[in-house]
Amino acid sequence: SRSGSGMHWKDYHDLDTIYAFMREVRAKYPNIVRLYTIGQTAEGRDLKVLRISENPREYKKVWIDGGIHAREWISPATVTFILFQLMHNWENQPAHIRGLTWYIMPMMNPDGYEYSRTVNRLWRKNRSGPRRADCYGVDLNRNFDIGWNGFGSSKDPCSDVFRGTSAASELETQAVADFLAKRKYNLEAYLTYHSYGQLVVYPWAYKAVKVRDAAVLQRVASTAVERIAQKTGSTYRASVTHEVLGIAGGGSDDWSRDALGVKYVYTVELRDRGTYGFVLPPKFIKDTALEGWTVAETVAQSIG
Ligand code: ING
Ligand code: ZN
Repeated sequence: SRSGSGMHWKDYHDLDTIYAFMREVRAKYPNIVRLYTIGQTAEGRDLKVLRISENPREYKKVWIDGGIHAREWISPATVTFILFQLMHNWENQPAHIRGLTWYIMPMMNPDGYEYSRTVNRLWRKNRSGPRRADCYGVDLNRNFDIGWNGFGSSKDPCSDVFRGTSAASELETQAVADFLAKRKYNLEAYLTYHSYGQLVVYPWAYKAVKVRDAAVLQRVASTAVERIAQKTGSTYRASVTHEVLGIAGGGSDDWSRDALGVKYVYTVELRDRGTYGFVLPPKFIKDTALEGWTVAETVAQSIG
């Protein structure tokens, strides 16, 4: 059944619908939900985060974000679905889910997303600038303050992986980094959703080294991948970021591990494996979102 915001997972939605859905969730559960505006974009759009918690002072924290890259529409669709999965039956959720504080940011790059919806479907970056001539935008997943000037990004403002003029030069990066730095105590997990490739990967991305507790991270990722196969039949792979995606500095996932000391850090590459790529038809949203939810569920269970 459709809600007042018009939210559903049969199609992709514009930013207004996504934000209306977030307000609707808050209105329905005012006692446990808070809605933060953590900053604004270059084009003046709000950056919004929901917190769901029965005990924000005590409970361990999980961060989930989506939409850092404009064209990866399945990412915000999945993160809003995760929000729906959490809330529509909150009272009956198991203790390992109700006993966490969830921070959920479905759209880290609203300017880029709206640009992808209306002008250029395959746009990736945000829309700041122009830094030179007609070249707009910074790759927000190359802009975080970790290995920022290293491999896998470009200093060319026209490049799709332009890292920005300095680490955390972008308003979106600053908003997320400042918000999280204030809440780093007890922050146990950082999940960021991208497409495509069907992967569950963990640090590091900026250097060809495994994190100290790679064995634990690999085990949890493998469990998530097995559950996905059972649920939807899709094949995902669990691995280390630099091994399957190459070395790239400035990623939000590496930053959360390095700057905040988060243990369970995962980048999830959702469907597909290249048939449709970024332009995943709406009929795949439901099952793909379920796969994203399965990763979040598995990580929540592992935190304990
Ligand atoms: N993938 C990620 C990207 O930003 C990644 C992979 C993750 C790179 C973490 C570096 C750090 O390129 C997509 N699909 O964007
Ligand atoms: Zn991406």
